[in-house]
Amino acid sequence: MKINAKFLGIILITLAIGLMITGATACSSKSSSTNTSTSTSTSTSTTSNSITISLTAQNTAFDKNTITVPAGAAVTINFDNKDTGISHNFALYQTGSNSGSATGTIFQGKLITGPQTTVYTFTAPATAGTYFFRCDVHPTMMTGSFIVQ
Ligand SMILES: [Cu+2]
Repeated sequence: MKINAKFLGIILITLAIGLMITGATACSSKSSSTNTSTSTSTSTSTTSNSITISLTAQNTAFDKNTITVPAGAAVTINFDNKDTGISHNFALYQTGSNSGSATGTIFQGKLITGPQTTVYTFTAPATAGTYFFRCDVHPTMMTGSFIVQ
């Protein structure tokens, strides 16, 4: 009886210590994940410059052959495809030409079949320069200069 009581006591102490360790671990992991989400939202809110552009595709042509944006801007393109039964998109590349070549994809908007509108959002390159945009379906007919300044 005396040994059993002592043995039970050791078991209870061991359990208590085990619970404390588990509780401490749970607490510390909880607080570290809270810290992570806080720092993420702080860095996101530092984005300041943004620009909204309207771009229309009609008769297998864009209504603009030059689009100019500030470097690193949050770009919103309100895209209007007016061509019934024809798919178009807006895609941005490092370089390209109306011979059909394009390299260095920066943003590739999803295709939409007209008549339909969509909104594309992406971040403009941080480096100033002249980039290349086109419709991927019509790479020799629908192209333009995307100027970052
Ligand atoms: Cu097109």
